[in-house]
Amino acid sequence: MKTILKATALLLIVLLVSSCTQQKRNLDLPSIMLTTDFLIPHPLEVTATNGSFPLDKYTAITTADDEAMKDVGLFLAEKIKATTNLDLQVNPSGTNGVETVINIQFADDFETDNLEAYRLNIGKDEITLHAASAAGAFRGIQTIRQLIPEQSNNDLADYSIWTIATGEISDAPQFKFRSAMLDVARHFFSVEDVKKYIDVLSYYKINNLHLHLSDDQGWRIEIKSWPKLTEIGGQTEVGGGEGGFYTQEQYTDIVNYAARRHINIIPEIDMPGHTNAASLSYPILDGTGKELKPYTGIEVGFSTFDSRKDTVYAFIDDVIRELAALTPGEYIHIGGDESLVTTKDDFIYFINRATKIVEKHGKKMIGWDEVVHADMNENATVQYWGKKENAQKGAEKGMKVILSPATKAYLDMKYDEESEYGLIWSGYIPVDTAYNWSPETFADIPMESILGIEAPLWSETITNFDELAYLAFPRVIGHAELGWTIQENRNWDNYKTRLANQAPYLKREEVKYYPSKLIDWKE
Ligand code: TNX
Repeated sequence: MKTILKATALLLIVLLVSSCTQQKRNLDLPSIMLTTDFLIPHPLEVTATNGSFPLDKYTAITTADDEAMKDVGLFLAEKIKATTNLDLQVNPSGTNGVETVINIQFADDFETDNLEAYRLNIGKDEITLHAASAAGAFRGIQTIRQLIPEQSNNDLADYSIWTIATGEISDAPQFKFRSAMLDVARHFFSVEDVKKYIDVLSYYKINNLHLHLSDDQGWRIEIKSWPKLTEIGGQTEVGGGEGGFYTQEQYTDIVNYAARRHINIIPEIDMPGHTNAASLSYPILDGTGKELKPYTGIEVGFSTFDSRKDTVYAFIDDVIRELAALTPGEYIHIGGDESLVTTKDDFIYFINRATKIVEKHGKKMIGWDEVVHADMNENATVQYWGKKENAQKGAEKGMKVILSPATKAYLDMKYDEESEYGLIWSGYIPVDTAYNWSPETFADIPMESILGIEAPLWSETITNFDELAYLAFPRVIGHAELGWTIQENRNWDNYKTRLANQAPYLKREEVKYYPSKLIDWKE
């Protein structure tokens, strides 16, 4: 089957290219050097051949005959349209007027089973993108987008040409899990805000977004079998604002939007602590015995479910069943952090039962690092945020580890004394500190145990997209590189220049990043 696809694709290219030769334009293209100056994450291997490919109104996009690949082609065309106003045809039926092509195809000759691997061959009249999967092709088109210059050259012809340097880029991620987390519980963020975040994350090859959907201050996802969760628990947030929640339809809209960008959504219901909003909605769940009140402050650690009550597990079973049905991805996060008023025995008992419920609904459990004290095995993943010993203990139990050390990866920490938003409990995290660490060695655990890295953005101090952008950008861009790029290709001085060059893109996307003075931002 693949051979037939390949043969058809090849025929199409031959037709396209031969039509080029018939009516070849006499373009005198400059020779330009392929560099990584605009690329984040830094790719694995780059070879320059010092020519140029003209992207202009005579360029078309062709793809393998496969729905997901066609959609990658359409996505690229949409993004090129948005920045250059060019209307590139995707898989045109005729070859009329086509002189150069961006051709997106499968290849099975990649050395590893790394599905996000891709290879770009940029020639003078064809850019070929070979990928191990549609996800790999999607990562590859981000590289193409980053290679398109901001300015067109208008002196080469009587129309605009964006010249792309020729050469080859071979690329694949170091970690298969590269994630960001958004806390929509402390302050609620609209579907539009989440989509905008997803869009920019996908430009930097992030492949997971973890949504922290419940906490003491609010419950943010409609659960049809327990409607008061959103009727009562969804109506509050930090500071006394009106809160909000996603209907299941809206949540699915987010999941699908992310899926088109090859980003998986990981839902988190934080338990047994961080559950004031749930217990306020259904007091039978409460294990504190104290009077339940809406909570709009930012303290942690005062709430807990009653871990010895069967109703609590019937509730969790319903919640996880509904959530699993909305979740195409393999993971569900059950929290487990800072359950300071749950006894150790109760905590272990609770995590064991909640983990089994996640597995019963066909998903894999992720928990914050405290969960390693329960009966964990290789099916479960620990997210290291506070205690290195917990990450190590998890790895010893065969768990996979996600690295989110609060001193490096937390996007909600202030950059410096001047920062308008953010907390400082784990210290200031300027842009260089956020970048200058090695996920490979940070927790002293074997590389085989590391699933990848995640940058969490807790929302106690932020209420809208601009404030989110202030804390997340530019630091999350560095985390995207830490997840993708091997250590020998990472270097702060070199990264600093590449980051400075992101300014026009971020401006175009209306991302009001923190203009750190450590970076010589490009105008
Ligand atoms: C710790 S990190 C928390 C969150 C807070 C965050 C603020 C973790 C698993 N728990 O509840 O929002 O600090 O930085």
